[in-house]
Amino acid sequence: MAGTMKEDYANILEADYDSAFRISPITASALVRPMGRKTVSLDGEWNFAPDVFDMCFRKKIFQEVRTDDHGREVPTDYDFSNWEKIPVPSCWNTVRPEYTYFEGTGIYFRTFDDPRTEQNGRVLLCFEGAADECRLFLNGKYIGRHVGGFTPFAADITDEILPKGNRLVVTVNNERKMGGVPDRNYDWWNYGGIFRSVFLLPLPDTYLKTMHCHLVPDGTGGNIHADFALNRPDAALPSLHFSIPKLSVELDIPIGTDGTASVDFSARPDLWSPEHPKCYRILASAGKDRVSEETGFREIRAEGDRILLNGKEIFLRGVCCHEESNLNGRTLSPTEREEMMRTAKELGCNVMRLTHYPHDEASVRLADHMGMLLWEEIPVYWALRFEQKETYENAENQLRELIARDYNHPSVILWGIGNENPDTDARYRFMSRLAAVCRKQDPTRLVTAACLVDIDEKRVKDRLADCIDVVGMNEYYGWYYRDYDILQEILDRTLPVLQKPLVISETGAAADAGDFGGDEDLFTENHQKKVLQEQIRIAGNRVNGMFPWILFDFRSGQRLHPKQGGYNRKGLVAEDHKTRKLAFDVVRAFYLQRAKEETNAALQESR
Ligand code: GCB
Repeated sequence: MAGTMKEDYANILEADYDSAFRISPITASALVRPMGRKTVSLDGEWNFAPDVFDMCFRKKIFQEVRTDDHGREVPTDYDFSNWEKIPVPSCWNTVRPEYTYFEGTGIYFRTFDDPRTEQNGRVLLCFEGAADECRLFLNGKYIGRHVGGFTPFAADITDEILPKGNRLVVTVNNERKMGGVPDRNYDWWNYGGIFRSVFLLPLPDTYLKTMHCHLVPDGTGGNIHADFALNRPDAALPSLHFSIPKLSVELDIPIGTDGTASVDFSARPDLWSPEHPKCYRILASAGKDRVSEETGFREIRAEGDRILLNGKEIFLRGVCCHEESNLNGRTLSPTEREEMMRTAKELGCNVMRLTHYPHDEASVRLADHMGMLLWEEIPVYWALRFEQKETYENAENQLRELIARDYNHPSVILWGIGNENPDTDARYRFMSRLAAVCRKQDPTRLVTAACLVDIDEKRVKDRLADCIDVVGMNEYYGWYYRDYDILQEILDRTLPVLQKPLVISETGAAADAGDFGGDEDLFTENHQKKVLQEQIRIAGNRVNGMFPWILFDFRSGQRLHPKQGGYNRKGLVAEDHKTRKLAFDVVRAFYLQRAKEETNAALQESR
């Protein structure tokens, strides 16, 4: 029993106090998405306390032992239901000024009832995102641990749930760790906590674990593939029903003895594109389970040095964007999310690079409907412990969770597996395995990464370029290197040998909004404008796309210059998400011109 002398000494002397809570990993293999089923939201006010000494693990306070062996009340150092309340979802950094810089463990607590009306079936406890390392405890028992701050996870709690008054304790830790993904060093704010939604998902005993549907990338635009997996083989379920009402598709598909099913059929969907973001509802039912999702049908392909969308060459008119608002940190409100995408549209973009970690699925849904292509990525950023097994497993798991979440979203065309990582042997092995995972999990999209430029040889020199479909190049000529001409040389030396699409995955310069001066005065809007003008002049018509860094100014603990004031100021728009800098119009004019050229070319072709 906790509370005895023996336990108290153990908690003081125990150096390895958390090893019992490193087991039972919650990974992509357990992930189940709601897919239109009824869920019970656990969003709202939760009790919260920072736990800088990890008392939850050291003293096992999740057990809530309040009496000794004789039934007498013992003192405790906590009282969950009387702790302060904070909103879930939210980043704790934005809840109170004292938590702005908090990096450590926070304990969350709430109660809930079993959502099932009949006492059979299963219940999953689902998180859309908790940064970074999360442990779940239900009714005094440890359930499991999830690592990775930006992807969804689900724990089957059927065996622990009580009909009423379940006591849920969740610890979330956002310390920057050596060996983590990302590691300790990165240029964005370390928001922590349960910053995306939490819900319960009641399911029948046999349910559809996955449903994938996509256009077969064979250039015809007329063949569709769908596949499904049950959570377990079930002889009582010989088939499932699948439909796409708007295409008049109704199919009974046999389920194999291993619980999987697949089908290929012909259909003529209107193809999805940024100009024509047509979505279709797909539905499936198997026994008592019914699911539905929205998808769209489009083909993305790299052929030689070109990127083809639905068979036509496309220039990626992009922009990078972090998921952040001044008010809400990473927990954007629906209005802020829409504003982000609308601003990118107004910039003339047809694609966004959602850096440097998976953003909320709500952004992906918006992109599907607003017609915005997406590059999504995992935080394999700068130097990781590429040689460590645990680091690799963490990265691969984040990738699998992201692909599982977004498989049916037509807007996503690129999986980004890394950003500016040093070209070592360990990193090459690590990243080529990730590329292979992408291809195996999802043969319908392209793999990319922001690669390295060799500044001495003046070319993109990165072995990773061999294993990806679209090569990204982050370069800051005009800013970190003041000389623009190097960019010209890099392109001259890279393009003839690469034989693959090359995009500028980042470029830009910092400007303090409202600060004006000469073209060469650092931190002025005029200098930023000049840098982007030069980038467009030199590279605009030689590469397959550009992703200026970045749409909005964003918070970063690395930016200590008074002009920065804790913000990376390379935004084309200030951190209020409203004030546009001079460079915004430069990029906009270029993108509108490119778009016009593409429309004219398409018109000519159709004549
Ligand atoms: C980069 C990084 C990005 C930084 C940016 C900068 O290359 O990929 O995360 O924020 O440069 O502003 O220096």
